[in-house]
Amino acid sequence: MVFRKLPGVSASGMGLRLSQKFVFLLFLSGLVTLCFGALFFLPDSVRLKRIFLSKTETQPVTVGSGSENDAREHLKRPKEQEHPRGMTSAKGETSTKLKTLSRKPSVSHEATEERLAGGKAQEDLTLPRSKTESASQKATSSDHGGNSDTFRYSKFKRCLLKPPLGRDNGKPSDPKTNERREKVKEMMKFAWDNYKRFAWGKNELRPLTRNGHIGNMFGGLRGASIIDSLDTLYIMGLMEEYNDAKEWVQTSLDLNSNGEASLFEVNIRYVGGLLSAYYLTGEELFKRKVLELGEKLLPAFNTPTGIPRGVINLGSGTSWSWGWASAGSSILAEFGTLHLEFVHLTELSNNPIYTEKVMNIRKLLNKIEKPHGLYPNFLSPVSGNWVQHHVSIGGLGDSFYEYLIKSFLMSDKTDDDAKKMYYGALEAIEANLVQKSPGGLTYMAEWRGGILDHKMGHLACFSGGMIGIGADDGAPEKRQHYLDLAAEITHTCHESYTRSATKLGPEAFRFDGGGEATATRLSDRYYILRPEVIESYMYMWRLTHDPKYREWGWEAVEALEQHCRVESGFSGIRDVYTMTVSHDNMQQSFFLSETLKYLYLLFSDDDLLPLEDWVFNTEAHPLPIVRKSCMQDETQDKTASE
Ligand code: DMJ
Repeated sequence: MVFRKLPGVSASGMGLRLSQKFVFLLFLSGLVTLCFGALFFLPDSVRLKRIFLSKTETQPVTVGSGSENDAREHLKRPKEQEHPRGMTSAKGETSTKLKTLSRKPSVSHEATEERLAGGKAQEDLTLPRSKTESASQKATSSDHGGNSDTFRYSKFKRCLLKPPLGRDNGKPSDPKTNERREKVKEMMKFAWDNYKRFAWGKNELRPLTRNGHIGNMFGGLRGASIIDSLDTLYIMGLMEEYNDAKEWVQTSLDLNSNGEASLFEVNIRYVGGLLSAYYLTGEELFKRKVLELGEKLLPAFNTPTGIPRGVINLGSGTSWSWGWASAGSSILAEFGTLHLEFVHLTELSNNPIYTEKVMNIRKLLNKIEKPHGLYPNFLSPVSGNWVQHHVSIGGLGDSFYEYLIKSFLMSDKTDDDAKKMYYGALEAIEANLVQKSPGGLTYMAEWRGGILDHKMGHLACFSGGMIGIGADDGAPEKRQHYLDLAAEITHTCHESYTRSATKLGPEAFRFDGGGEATATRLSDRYYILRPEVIESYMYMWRLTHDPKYREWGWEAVEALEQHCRVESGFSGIRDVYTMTVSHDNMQQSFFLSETLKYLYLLFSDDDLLPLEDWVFNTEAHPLPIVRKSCMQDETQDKTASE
């Protein structure tokens, strides 16, 4: 290429005089500043803006990933929680809200379930509940998000093998166990009552400052604790509380938010919570809401590969990757934890699009080459290639594996791809990550491009339960092996609890530097009311009926009561190794949806949400097994419509 020489100015600029250079540079820098500044005035949807401004620049969003992002924010900003104005306004708002809320007649699920338990009466299950729907509710109801009329609730109920709440709501015959179950119910009521009193409609309760927390994970959606609690309240028979929660969904759950949300968090908590509430109660309200919300999530999949990005603006539909995720990548635990909910969105809407979206993710993951058969945590939604070789069964990876085996189970064991991928992944995990400590503890290390990090996160402790529920469907000769592995991992996680002063487990524990199953770093010593260890106790109890799991669960109840219960709710703690605890002032919504639900199930009979009919999503919201052949059965259809 030829450059025409301007008089006195060489193409390279080398011939400029000093003053000319200065003026030129001044002009240039002014131009750059102007262009960059203009970016801020562009709407969010303009691609150029997203390229130049990372998420953190466009809006302060909690840093985190699929499974690590849920709870750190408040730990980082202890000052904010002491804001006295926030406290007053939250209180004021609560009391007005409470006054204006008119209570609907409570419905006791005992009565309903009694009818269900008898063979015949499943048909009219929804009757007493639909009577609770007011005329105004009916008048305002509209069908968003697909042709949902085709889903027949009564037919779905007929396809279940057992009544969802068991014969006596899962009440155990042994008085001591029942007493423990009642205690857990009391904890739920206490947590709920305080949330209702001080943080109603906000996402979470700050129990020390007695106000609400909104955070920035849900894109302007509110009431995360309410949505997360619906099914727990219902199965515990806390019907007055359940009815309040339902009323709030009816009158105040506003899905027309324009905020920027974590696709993963909205999916597991809101979509999962509303789906479960619908399947358990048959209330059309929940179906309408979840289909409306489901539609808003679809634009997140508009990427070159169909792998969704982590953050979505619920109003405009624009999405982008977390600012901290390397090279604009998507997170395995986020895009790999949509399958269960999206399959049910298709079931309810009769719109295949949801299943197509998640099957596309599945296909890509199945096809792509995997280092040593392992799935790294970061993938580019543009090229469809792995971005880094960090593998973890804890944060960033965890629920992807969980959703593989649960997809298989939820498909009534017909989803063979999910099955193959799960057992393939487990084999690779066993070959590369599972370790035995000198003291004989089995643990899952993390893998960084072939180098092992001998650390296990609290989040990874869900894997005891996962390996347990998958034990039956692998190679028959491996059944016992998987049950043993599940028991060993659960034992290790229990050790991480028993080796602390408070008998609660740290966020992460290590197996190097002299210690075993203990946190060595100060920053890993916190406990934020997480459920994963208790979740594994619950599954292992159901699978083995070894009484030790109930004992371990009870130890956790006692520790929660002693160290996390405060005057106005439950709070996480900053250091599990010291008895003079410092509270983090946050009652996580997953404490209500997961920790307390798993404890309640642990002390209940197995016929409360039987595993033959239900799988729990990663936020512990029960979703029914999809029995395609039963649902399509003409005879059943005829009977149901009669
Ligand atoms: C929950 O929101 C879910 O269990 C998620 O998969 C992991 N993190 C929290 C609980 O710790």
